[in-house]
Amino acid sequence: MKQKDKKITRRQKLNLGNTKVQDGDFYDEIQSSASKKSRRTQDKSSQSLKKELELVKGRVVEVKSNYLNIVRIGDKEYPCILSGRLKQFLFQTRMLSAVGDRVNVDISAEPDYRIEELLPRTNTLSRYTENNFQKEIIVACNIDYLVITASWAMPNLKPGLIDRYLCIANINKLNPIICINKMDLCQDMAEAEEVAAYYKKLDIPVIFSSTITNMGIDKLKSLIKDKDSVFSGQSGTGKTSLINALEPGLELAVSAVSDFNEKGRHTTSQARLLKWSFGGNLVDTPGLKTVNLHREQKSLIPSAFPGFSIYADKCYYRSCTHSHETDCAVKRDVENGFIPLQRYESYLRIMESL
Ligand SMILES: Nc1nc2c(ncn2[C@@H]2O[C@H](COP(=O)(O)OP(=O)(O)OP(=O)(O)O)[C@@H](O)[C@H]2O)c(=O)[nH]1
Ligand SMILES: [Mg+2]
Ligand SMILES: [Zn+2]
Repeated sequence: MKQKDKKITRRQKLNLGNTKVQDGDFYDEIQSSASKKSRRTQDKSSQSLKKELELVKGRVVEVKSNYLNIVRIGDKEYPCILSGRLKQFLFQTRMLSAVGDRVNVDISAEPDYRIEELLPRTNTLSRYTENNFQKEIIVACNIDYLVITASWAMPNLKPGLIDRYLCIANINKLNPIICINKMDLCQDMAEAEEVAAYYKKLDIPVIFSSTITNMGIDKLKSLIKDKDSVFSGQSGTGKTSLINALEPGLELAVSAVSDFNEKGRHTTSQARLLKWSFGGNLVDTPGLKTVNLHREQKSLIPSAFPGFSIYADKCYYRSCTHSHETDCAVKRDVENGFIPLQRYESYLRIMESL
């Protein structure tokens, strides 16, 4: 490395700030979980622990492979490898790093930065492969908002699909925002308000937007400002258009990744964490339009369906599925008009589909 370059990297290092070295307990934990491993690997891992680590906090912005991640440290992004010791630990728990992970990176051997620790996640957003195995793919983690993007027309609004996304948000512990886009195509605002009423009553934010008239864009921006969001929804509803309306500069980044995909050079759909200039992040998921439910999550739907959590101890049966049971509080509230019939039918459709 040239003298001049060295100086720059040293200065960068100084700028990184919030350096935090783990207390001994963390490493003890890894040591004990490694007890089943061969003597040789144990010796190796304890040797590597003896070295002086210089740990800084970072955030995984892209997972290139199980070994190589791109990590944002301060304002810059660096390729980082996962520490071998950490990898052994992670394979045991079958947990690998994901976009959005908060990590501690050892920068002592620069430029060979190494992820030494993955911090606990507040939530994960997963999708499942469409085949019978329904293998889990973590799209992102530590995300604040799932922006459920629908359109009033072209394609027509499908409240049943919104319900499905709301279940996904509940199960994954993400805050939902419903964005009903293409409102320039809506002739009757009262009709739109009627659809939104059920969700608004549940304190779920509903934003009516148009990327043509700019309706709702500022409101959406103020909600997701300084937070981390994932936009999800049916193809053609205007996710990319909304992202561009929120931040025109981001357009390049989004389309560049998509183009790359279309040429077929990049076969897996790779999520990326992009920074909004107004604060917070966007998880861009090129070629990955939607998240879905897992069959095994069926038992969670009776309480995860929007508005249904309050019925958990109102129904006669503890694990009431609100379908064939006799003494069911949900069915009673459908009958007395407290729950719209359309929402209840939508609930039954989701249950049937799983
Ligand atoms: N009338 C109207 N058209 C819109 C609006 N927003 C987007 N569109 C159009 O809808 C089409 C789809 O928009 P995209 O932003 O590509 O939709 P998307 O959700 O990103 O679609 P996928 O990437 O396929 O998932 C484009 O032709 C947009 O010009 C809107 O507010 N009003
Ligand atoms: Mg798009
Ligand atoms: Zn019930």
